[in-house]
This record gives sequence, C-alpha cells and structure tokens, in this order.
Amino acid sequence: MTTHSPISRRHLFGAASAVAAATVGRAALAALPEPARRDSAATAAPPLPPDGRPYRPVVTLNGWSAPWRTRDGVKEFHLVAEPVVREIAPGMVAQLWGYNGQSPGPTIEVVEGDRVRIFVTNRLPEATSVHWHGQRLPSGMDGVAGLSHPAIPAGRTFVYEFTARRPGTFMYHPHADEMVQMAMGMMGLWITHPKAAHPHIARVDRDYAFLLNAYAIEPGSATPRPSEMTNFDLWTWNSRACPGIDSLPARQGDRVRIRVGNLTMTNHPIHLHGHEFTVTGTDGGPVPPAARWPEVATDIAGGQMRQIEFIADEEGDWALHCHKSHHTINAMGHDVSNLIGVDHRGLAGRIARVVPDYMAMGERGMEDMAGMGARMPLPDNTLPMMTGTGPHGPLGMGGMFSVLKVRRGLARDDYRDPGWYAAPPGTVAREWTGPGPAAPSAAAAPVPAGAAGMQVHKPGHHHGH
Ligand SMILES: [Cu+2]
Repeated sequence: MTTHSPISRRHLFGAASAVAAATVGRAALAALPEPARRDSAATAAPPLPPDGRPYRPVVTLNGWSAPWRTRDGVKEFHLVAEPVVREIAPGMVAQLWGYNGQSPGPTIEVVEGDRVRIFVTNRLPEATSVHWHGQRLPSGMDGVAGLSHPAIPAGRTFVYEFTARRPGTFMYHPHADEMVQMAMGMMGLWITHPKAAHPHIARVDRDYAFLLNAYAIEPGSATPRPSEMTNFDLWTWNSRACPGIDSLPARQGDRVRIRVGNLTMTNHPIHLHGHEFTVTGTDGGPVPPAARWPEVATDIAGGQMRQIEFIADEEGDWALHCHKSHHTINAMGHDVSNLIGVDHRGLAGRIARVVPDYMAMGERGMEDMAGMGARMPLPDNTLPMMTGTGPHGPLGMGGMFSVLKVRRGLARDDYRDPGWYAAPPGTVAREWTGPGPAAPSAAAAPVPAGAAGMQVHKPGHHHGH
C-alpha cells in the first residue's frame, strides 16, 4: 500500500491533470463542468436548488451536496476520485481516497425523473469505477468494472448518464478494487427527491443523511489498512468519529428524517433515545405506512440503507448511536487486558517500565478512562478511546455517537449547534442523600422449603390455582 502525503497528493493532482489534458483533448475538457471541491469537514448548510424542480435539500452530516450545471435539460455533475486528507475528529487526520476533496464524496441530490450526467475523473493511482447503488438504470451504467464497462484508468474521465427513475436514498461507491477503495473511504450518498406529493413520502422539517463507514488505522499512523475485514478501530459516520460528528439540531415539534446507509462489513443497530421512530424507507423505496411499526433501534446490514422518521417532541439532548458498544469507542491502540475484579494497584506502573504506553482495563471497569484522554500518553494522530465532554462530565464515548438536540423555538433552517440542554430544575437524576433502607424485617414470612424449586407438571395432571 502506498501512502500519500499532502505533498505527493498535490504532485499527483498536477500529473493527473496533465494526463487528462493530453488524452481527452482541449475541446472535450472545456466541456467538462468545473469540479466543486471542499476542504472542510464541517456540515454545510444545504443550498436550495437553483434550477429544475424544487425540493427540500438534505443535510449531510459533516458533509455537503454537489452543485450541478444544467445543459440541454440534463443535470451535470463532476466527481473527481482522488486522495484526500480527512479530519476524523479534532486531533486526528486520515489520508483517505474520496471525491472532490473529501471522504465521503459530495451528496448528489436530484429529483425523480431528472436526466443526470455524471463525469467521473480518476486522479487515483489505479483504475476505478462508480456503482450507483440502488438505482434503476441501463446495465452499462451500473459501474461494475469489467462487467458494465471497462474500468476508468488513472488519469481518464468517464461519463455516466441515466434517468433517476424512483425517489429514495441511495449510495455510490467503486466496483473496482473495491476492497482497497472502500476501505480507503470512497463512497457518497445519492438522494432522489419525489417529483410531486407522494403517498408514502412525508414532507419533513429536517432531513439528515449519513453513511456508516469504518477504518483500520494503526494508532500513530494516518493511512487505513485495506486488507482488514473485521478488526477495525475507527467506527465512523461520514468518516468522522465522536466527538467529531456534528450534532443534529431539531426544533421541538419538527418532523425529522434521518437517512443512514451502511458501507461497512458488519451490521449496525442504530438507536435513538427519547423518541420512537418508524422506518419509512429502505434502499428498495418508501415503505407503505401500513407496513411500518414503531422502533427505538433499527439494524442496518452491510449494503443497506434505512430512512427513519419521528416527531422531535421531547426537548433535550438525546443520544443517537450504534448499539454495538465496541462501535462507540475509538482506537484501543493496545491489547487491553481484562483485570475487572482484580486488584492491580501498582501493576500497571511496573509493567509500564518494561512496555511503554501499557494500559490495563481498570479493576473497576473502564469508566476511569473516560476522562483520561488528556492524561494518557497517546501516539500522535490518535484519538482517545473514550472521549468527549458533556454538560455533566466526561462522555466516555467515541466512534458512532452523536446527539439529537431538540429545542423549543429554533429557527426553521438553523443547523448550528445550540449547545447543551439546560434541563429544568428537578428533572436531572441526582445523588440520593436521604436515610438508608430500613434493616430487613424479622417478621417477613419465611420461604417454605421447596417453594423456589421447579414445579413439574406431569401430562394429564392439571394443577389448579
Ligand atoms: Cu455499529
């Protein structure tokens, strides 16, 4: 695996441009839409569509939507596959592959019935392709290198063109050396909005979208290890890990949609606190209302997407996270020994003299580590395993964790972090400082011998009550 420093990235960029100019020709290159680029991992305020049918845009968490150019009634986008530098969270950057300056690439938003043309320029050191996950399209546009069309060689630009036939939440990613290219971060979201009122698609006040992804990046390094299948140490949403994932603000009473696509190699049960939601859509399309049921967690398998919806009617700060507890921590960085229940006072210090950075699981669990980020010696460019600070102390979370922030009186399109919830007096769990429990009463009836044992019901021998 080669690694790309920012310097070699710039070098590659220039070299690839020269190759493209020589092979595509000046006239064809002049016809390409200027590729939009973004260097920041902040959530971009969604722009309203400048032309074409109107829609309410999605908010891509820590991401953005691609601008387009309309030519002869066709929406033209330009994706540039290239090495990128992505901040995973403050204190850690990763050298990934992505599109247009970021991983994931920009979200493509179109309207049902739109004719769409996507130019894909390959500035990677190897061939790639783009598969439009979930779309109905001509088979030659499906992006499986070698099956649908030849792979896009390094330095070349290919054109995909099809009609966005059905509304829904979709994804895009390579189908060429995909083990490497997806492990390196090449993916993006595709949203097709309905062209008119749809019986199974509600109008929502806030429409969030993110992809589940995962990286195997050794502590102290910056480039993912693409051969990894199970032992990932960074569980991310849109290539961001807690505390780097932006919160999801909502005005109290808003109807909120969250679209989640999974491009990892395992499933993720996504859990929302304080509200019930229904799954209103999958990558197969909108779910008819009669087929929906309430949930507080929904499992999303690899290659699936789920659209959940709810009314944000409870004010407060509500966790939204993967329910696999190993997915809400960051890189362990050590083979952590399990010493729960073992008194190891002094042991860690003695081992640390022999093994630098040695860390044992505390004999009282690992909660002590939650506030340890600042004190623990960590290799450079490594996130603490449990991190983040809430209004009441260390959060002790990492990975796939963010917060739905429901507030009264937020402005309609205000996506700025409203800060921590100021809970009304008397509504926060607190330490009990009253008297302890009464001593067990000797007057309690003794348990008759055998009462706690198993009762055997013989066939044909009915016990009445
Ligand atoms: Cu998970």
